Amino acid sequence: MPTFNLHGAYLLLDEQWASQVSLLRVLEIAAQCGVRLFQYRNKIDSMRDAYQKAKPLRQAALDMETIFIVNDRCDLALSLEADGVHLGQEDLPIDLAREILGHEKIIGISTHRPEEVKAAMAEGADYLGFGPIFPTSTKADHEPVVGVEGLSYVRNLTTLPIFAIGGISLDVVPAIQQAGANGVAVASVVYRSENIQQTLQHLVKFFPAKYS
Ligand code: TZP
Ligand code: MG
Repeated sequence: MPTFNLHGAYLLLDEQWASQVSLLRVLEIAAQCGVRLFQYRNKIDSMRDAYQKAKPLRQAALDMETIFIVNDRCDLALSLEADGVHLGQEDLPIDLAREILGHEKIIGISTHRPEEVKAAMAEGADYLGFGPIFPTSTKADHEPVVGVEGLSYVRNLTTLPIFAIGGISLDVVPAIQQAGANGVAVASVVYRSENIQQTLQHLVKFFPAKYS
């Protein structure tokens, strides 16, 4: 089991969503604001291009002593010497990802229903994404919305860190915390913000010192 502290604001880095600002700049601003977890997501480019694009981001995350996780792909995670991988329900099963990455790397998985949470626990995930909590236009084909009630329900099933995802805005974070989430995984609240720094500062404030 890796010794990482998995909680707080978790920022998804996907070029598709960041039209106004470079991902490198977003990562730097976010890390300065206290974000400690990043996920590189690239569903479009060739593996070679994704590697080239992710490399400086991985280095910046390292320089800023933050955790860098790669979405979907164990091969990309390994080649970048990332801290871990974030799997979807249709990616490699957790046990195979664990064989590939070993026990020192973080393996997270997206879950959308109680059965997936239970399976992820049994298979040895290190953390869960759970959602979508609210509707979101960021992911067109998202699973049915689970609501804060869905989050409360799965909180009672597991002690694994849970990151609530999907439609998270600043005003809902207190309710999400109240429901027992360890953190929030976000995209649009940041990328659509007119003041990214201010938004990130607010987000990080919801997860004060005892969490970092
Ligand atoms: N899965 C469900 S929502 C989402 C993913 C990858 C992206 C983040 O959503 P939002 O609403 O932009 O924070
Ligand atoms: Mg995936």
